[in-house]
This record gives sequence, C-alpha cells and structure tokens, in this order.
Amino acid sequence: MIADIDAARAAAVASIASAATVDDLRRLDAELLGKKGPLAQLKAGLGKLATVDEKKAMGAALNDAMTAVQSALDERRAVLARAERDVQLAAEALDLTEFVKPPTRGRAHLVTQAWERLEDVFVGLGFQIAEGPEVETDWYNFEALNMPPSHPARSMHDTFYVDHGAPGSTVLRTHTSPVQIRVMQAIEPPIYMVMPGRVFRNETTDATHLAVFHQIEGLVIDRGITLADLAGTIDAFTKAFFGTEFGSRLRPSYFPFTEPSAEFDIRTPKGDWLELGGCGMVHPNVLRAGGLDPEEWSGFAFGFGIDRMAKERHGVGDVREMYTNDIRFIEQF
Ligand code: FA5
Repeated sequence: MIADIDAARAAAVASIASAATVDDLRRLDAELLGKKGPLAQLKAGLGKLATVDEKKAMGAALNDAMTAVQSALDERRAVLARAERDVQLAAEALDLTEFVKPPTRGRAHLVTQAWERLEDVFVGLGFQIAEGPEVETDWYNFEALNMPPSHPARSMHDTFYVDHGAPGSTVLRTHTSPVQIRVMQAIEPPIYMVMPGRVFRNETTDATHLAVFHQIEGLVIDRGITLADLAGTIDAFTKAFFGTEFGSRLRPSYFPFTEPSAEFDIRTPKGDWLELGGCGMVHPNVLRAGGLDPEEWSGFAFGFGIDRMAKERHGVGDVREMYTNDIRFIEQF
C-alpha cells in the first residue's frame, strides 16, 4: 500500500507542477484532494488492513502525502498568480510618452497680466487694494468729484446712462475716481490705496481708445502730503513697473478733482515720452465729499489706463488688437 500512496503522491505533484493557470489548479485541487481523489480512495481502503499498527502507519503516510500535495498546490498557485498579475499589469500600463506634444497651458489675458502686475508693484510700495461698483450714481462719478451738473468737464466724459432711478442719475462709471470717495467714506486716514477696475466711455474706438477699458486709481491721504510725494511715488512706480531705464515727468494739466493737476508721462529708453494718466493733489471739495477735513488732511490721487500700459509694455501697435481674441496674437504673451 505504501507504494500506492507514493505513486499517487508523485502523480499528484507532477500534475500540479505542469498546471498552466490558476484555474487549472482549482480543478486539480478538487480532483486530487476531493472525496473521489486517489488519496481519499486509498484512505477508504484502510479499513481492510489487518492490524492496528498497519492502519496507523498507512494513515500517517496518507496524511503526509495529503499535506505534501496541499503545499505543492499552494506553492504553484502563488507562482501562477504572480505571473498572471504581471501579464495583466503589462497589458494595462499606459505609455505616457505617446503624447509627444504636451497639452498647451492657458494663461491670463494681457490686460489681466498688467492688472495683476500693477497690484503687485503697488503692494510692494506699501499700498492696499480696493474695488468699487461699475454701475455708479451721478453723485459718485461726477458731483462728489467737484463736477456739479453744469460743469463743462462733464462733456470730456462721453457717458453711458443706465435706465434706473431718476433720469440721468445712474451711469456706467467713466473712470475709477468715484472709488476714491467710497474709500474715504469707508476707512479712516492715513489711506494708501489703489483701485483697479473696468470703466466705460461712449466714444469711437481707435488705436489708443476703447469704449470699455481699465484704469487703476491711486489715493494717498495723510498729514503733510505734498506734490513731491506724488512725483516720487510716480517715479518709483515707473521704475518698478517698466524698469529702471524708464523715467517719468509731470506735465501741468486740468482735472476738476485735483488742484494742481498734471498728466503723467513716462520716458522710454529710446527717449520718447508717452502719456499714461492723470494725477494731482486731491481738491479740498473732494476731501469734504469724502467726509474729511481739508485743514487736517491732504493727499494726492492718480488714474492710469491699464490697457495703454499693457500696450506700451509689450509694444502692441493698436489697443483694439488685445480684444480681437485672435489666438495667433494672444498666444504671444
Ligand atoms: C481720468 O479718467 C481721471 N479720472 C484720472 C485722474 C485720476 C486724474 C485721479 C487725477 C487724479 P483721463 O480721462 O485722462 O483721466 O484718463 C486717464 C487715463 O485712462 C488716460 O491717460 C489713458 O491712459 C486712459 N484712457 C482714457 N481714455 C481711454 C480710452 N478711451 N481707451 C483706453 N484708455 C483710455
């Protein structure tokens, strides 16, 4: 009988070694160790043995054989499972090198880039940032800025009126200067604030004029502020934004809300002068409209065109080009 057990064991181990898949092994497991398997049948024959000692010896040999078959099954299963997993991983692997051209990344619009850089530069100079509404009352856009209804300077701003409230009382803001008043009303001096935003003018567009464009307003209110502080701030800004090879100058001008008033020009490295915005010392009537005492506080304000700055900084010929959304133009920046 020992010979039969050894033969059954050897045959089982050999068929396990030649199993090609985990499924084959599952079938072999049932065949070899199941109730009808060769070892189970030999076990059924134990009863026919004559002596107890023989039964014991054969029983032990059968148990050894079953344990050996079971561990052969376990070892082979581990080997086959690993091989099958390797095949599956290889089949599912993604070849990322097939994207020869990486997907192109989007970026901020030229004017947004200029807006964000302006904010960075002014924050670096110690300013805070505020924003005001695009739809304004006539009072904030004009009256509080020393432009009563009959003031001739109103005609410099070709205004879009909004059909809201009393006729003529609501406008699309023509500049960011009304935010000066809102800031003075909202916070106590000292004020060092810049206010970027979108503005609207009912004008014909050309290479330097848009009907919807962007300005950045600046307002400084403190004790003892003079025109020298304004000139120094503008020069520091010019060098920080455009580069140290650029210079700046103030040219006498007129705005109802500043006195004295000036235009702010920058000098390019080639020596040309370009007008970028208006500025001046805040008019006493404007301080009063903002709730401040002109005897106690003084300050300066400025307003630059952001679209024109982006145009100059990148050498764009025509401001309108920045809004055509022609990808061949936009992707250069
Ligand atoms: C003003 O709007 C004043 N609020 C600026 C100011 C603020 C002066 C504070 C004093 C104190 P002006 O209309 O000049 O001023 O416009 C200022 C700048 O906005 C211009 O220098 C220019 O850079 C830009 N700008 C004006 N009109 C247009 C337009 N149609 N398209 C594009 N940019 C414009």
